Amino acid sequence: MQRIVIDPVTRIEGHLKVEAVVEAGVVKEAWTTGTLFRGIEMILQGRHPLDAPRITQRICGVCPTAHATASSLCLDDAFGIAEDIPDNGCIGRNLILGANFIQSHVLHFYHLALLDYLDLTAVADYEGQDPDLLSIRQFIERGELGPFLPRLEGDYRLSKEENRVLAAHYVKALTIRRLAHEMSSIFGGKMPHSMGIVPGGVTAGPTVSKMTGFLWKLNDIRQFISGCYLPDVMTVARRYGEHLEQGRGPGRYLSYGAFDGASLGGPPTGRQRFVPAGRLAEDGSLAEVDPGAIAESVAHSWYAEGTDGPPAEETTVPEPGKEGGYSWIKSPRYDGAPYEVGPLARMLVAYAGGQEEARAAVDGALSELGVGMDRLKSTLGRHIARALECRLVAEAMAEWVLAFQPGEPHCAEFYIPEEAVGAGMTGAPRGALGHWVKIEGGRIARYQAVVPTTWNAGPRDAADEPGPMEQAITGITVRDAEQPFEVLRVVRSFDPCLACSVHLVTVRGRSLGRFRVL
Ligand code: NFE
Ligand code: MG
Repeated sequence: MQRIVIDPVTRIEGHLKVEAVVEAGVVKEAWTTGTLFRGIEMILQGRHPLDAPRITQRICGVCPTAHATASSLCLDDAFGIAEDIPDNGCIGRNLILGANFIQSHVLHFYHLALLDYLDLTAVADYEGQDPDLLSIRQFIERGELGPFLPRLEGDYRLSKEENRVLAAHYVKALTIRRLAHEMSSIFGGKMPHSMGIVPGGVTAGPTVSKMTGFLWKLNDIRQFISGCYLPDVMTVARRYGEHLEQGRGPGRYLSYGAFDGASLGGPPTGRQRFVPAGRLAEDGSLAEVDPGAIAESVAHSWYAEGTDGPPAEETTVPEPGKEGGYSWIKSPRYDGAPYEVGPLARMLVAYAGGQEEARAAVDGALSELGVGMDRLKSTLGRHIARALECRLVAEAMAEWVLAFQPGEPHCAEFYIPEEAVGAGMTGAPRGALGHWVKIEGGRIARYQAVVPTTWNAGPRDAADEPGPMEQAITGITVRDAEQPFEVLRVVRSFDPCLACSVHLVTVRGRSLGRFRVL
């Protein structure tokens, strides 16, 4: 028996420790630990409700627009204006969030995950004129290997030419991400931490010059997604085929949907979304999502017993060193069961629901690889689903931006109630994101977030059932425990963001102070 401990896992956002017990080359058990306590939302307690979309974005610099979206939907609900958001408001939110989806998905494949598969040493003796490859060669010559090390050794399978093509795209992807950030800032004011998404809609309406500027950048990005991102993912999938066969997880998938319906030509309601909501049970049956079935467990988290429950009711009381605890992440459950969230979950839900674009995209990719649908539920399946979703969203955005109507309203009027509760749910790049608020005396009395990586990387629950990422690691083969490529490939396929997962919301009746808890 060997015990693999990876702490910290690099090339992800935030602080994650992974442990795995390996017997005869197979992982028998795994534990994922969020090692950092943050406490950001404690600041929300007692604050003005309109502070929530601004402060909750500070949970994360990668997916702030998703937090702004969930928070604004949550306040729309609390203010009673969820059905009043003007079309321009929905479209503006969708474009700011969509640009961030693209930025995040490109970031994940090229800059966070690809170096598990790509051998950059293939560029060391490059003698051509491609400026992107020359820039990498110059990094290597200067000995500035910071972005590329540490790395494991012994399982890089791309040909020299493939390595060079993907390495050039690694550099190009930086420009694409900058373009995506610029797109978010056209309608959101700035990035990260947009000012544009607010309760009622967005802060600024469209102009023709903003729309054309947005579309111009989007078209460059669309070319990159179709010409580089998708083919590169397929290259990796062809060379590392066994990762299409393992890393499956709990086999249950949850999507809240994303991108409200105004841009689709329908009424602006959260129930009609471009990316559909739904959940898939283990037997593959598709069902609706009932937010009332969501609850968090703290059985193995460093929070006091009795503080668990549905997000609208639970409390958050840190208890470092609690017996049986091994993570600062809580364990969200749906009807008591762990569910995987993320682009794979969303593509599977859309596919099961018969969405034409999703079916065509998935069928096309799988037939290109010559494999069946079950292979998508795997380590590399997560990458394929993410790339396909990226293309679908980018293509749709080109239509959404043209549906803007300059001069028409972009924000609903509202007043802030003295007493109210609200919930807001959206898809974030990494999966299902929900915010819950309770307002008392016109101020925030309670605020809770249940975040994508909380779903995926949470620890065991009260029934000792492991979380989705723990289940995905369990059962995989590990060729060399000293070079545990396979474990890291599974972990990174979820695109974990630990900064998000341990956001930590307090809902107690008194303030714990801003930075005092530990
Ligand atoms: Ni910090 Fe996030 C996304 C959210 S993941 S990246 O996507 O919400 O937990
Ligand atoms: Mg929470």
